[in-house]
Amino acid sequence: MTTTLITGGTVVSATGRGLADVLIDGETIAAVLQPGSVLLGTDLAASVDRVIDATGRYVIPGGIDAHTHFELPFGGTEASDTFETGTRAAAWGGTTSVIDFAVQTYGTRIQDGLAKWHEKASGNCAIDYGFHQIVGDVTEDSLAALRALPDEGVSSFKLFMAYPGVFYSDDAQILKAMQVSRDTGMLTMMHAENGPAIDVLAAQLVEQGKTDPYYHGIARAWQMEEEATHRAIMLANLTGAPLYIVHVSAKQAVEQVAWARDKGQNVYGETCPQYLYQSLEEQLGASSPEWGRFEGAKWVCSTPLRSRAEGHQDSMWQALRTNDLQMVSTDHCPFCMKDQKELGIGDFRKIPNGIGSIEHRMDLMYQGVVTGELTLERWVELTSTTPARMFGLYGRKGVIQPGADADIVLYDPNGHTSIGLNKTHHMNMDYSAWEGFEIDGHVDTVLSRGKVVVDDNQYLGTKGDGRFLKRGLSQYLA
Ligand code: DUC
Ligand code: ZN
Ligand code: ZN
Repeated sequence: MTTTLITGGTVVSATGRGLADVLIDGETIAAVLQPGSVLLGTDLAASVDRVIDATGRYVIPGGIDAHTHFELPFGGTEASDTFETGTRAAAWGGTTSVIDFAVQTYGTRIQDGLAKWHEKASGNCAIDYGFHQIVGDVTEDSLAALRALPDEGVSSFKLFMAYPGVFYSDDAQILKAMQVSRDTGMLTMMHAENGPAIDVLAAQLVEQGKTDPYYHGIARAWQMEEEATHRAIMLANLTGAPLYIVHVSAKQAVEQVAWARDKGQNVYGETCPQYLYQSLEEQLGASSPEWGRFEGAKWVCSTPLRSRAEGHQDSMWQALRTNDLQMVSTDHCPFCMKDQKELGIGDFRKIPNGIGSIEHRMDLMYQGVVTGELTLERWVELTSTTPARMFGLYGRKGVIQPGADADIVLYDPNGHTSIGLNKTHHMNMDYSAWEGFEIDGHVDTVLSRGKVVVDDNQYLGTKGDGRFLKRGLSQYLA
């Protein structure tokens, strides 16, 4: 087995930072040592197979993106990243584990949905991967199937209060699924938007001729997110289910999560880079000769971008600092403009919802360190350590300590990353929602279970190296 010493870098954890060397034996971390350690009278650097010089760089646990949708069937098409292209792009950006959503659609069985996701992923991933389960049809059969999932390493499931006729669950169905969550300890993940009311508003806008992408955000008003978040919290309170709100974008929804947490309820939430950096106003302004007023389709996602004038973005950054929100995931759900987003020309309701960001999450959140929104430690906590704890991977992932998988990123604070320029990203998309973003840092080297998969702007990974992660129950619950 190859032994590796990462030497001279500043190891950053969720709780501190310091100069240290990291010894890797094969796929796992063997020791975290004082710099220049001597072992049995021998200079350690001279006795290992490989030395990686990390001088001047941060040595952090690999990123964990706990919310991705590779190959998701949606809006009459399919998310454009496969497990192969999506995990490769993740590695490029310093993410070494993903948790994707296996899908049960209406009228199908959970077991079949999960088996299909194993088939899609197996042998195709560059980095390790796990699954949550989308429950798109809450029936007695699917509830029974849900109870068996923790034994298969799937310890969380997602329900939708949005998308009537597609993934939507009504309150009775949510209540029943939450009872399973309470009984098994599985985490209920909630897409909290009032779908039936949104659909009425959207239809009224289209009838008035308001069909541009911008109106997607008008139809999906913040009141619909606040209301659904509150309803989910109360149903969780009633049943005793642990609850995790996905893709929080409205400041009023954050207030709901904070309110529940202050009362001691097991309620958590994530936001995504698009809700920190992008806004409804910018979506309105988006236009180009090439796409005309349809340019804004690039940023059609749900929950939607929110108004900067209303202060939602500032509120998200603050919530990340105060731990009112615990994590940043991407909700990576990419669609190309050509033949995909274009389906919604003339009717924003037909634009497939989603933004691709998996490659940029670590960089975009690091920029929050540069601008003073976050500390270095909080950056690591939000992007790696808490995702590991929240979703039952901690110890193995999310931390640099003996026994953990050697998923490690060397991040250069003196480097620079220009995002999306000339379509240089590795996601399978014909545009970037992040074009023009400049990052004062750079992902230099990425190790996935001890193997260098990215180094010096070169990809060295292999499809099929990623293994399925059997997850335990959440390690974050109060
Ligand atoms: N939101 C998106 O933007 N895309 C897919 C599903 C979702 O909830
Ligand atoms: Zn969602
Ligand atoms: Zn999602």
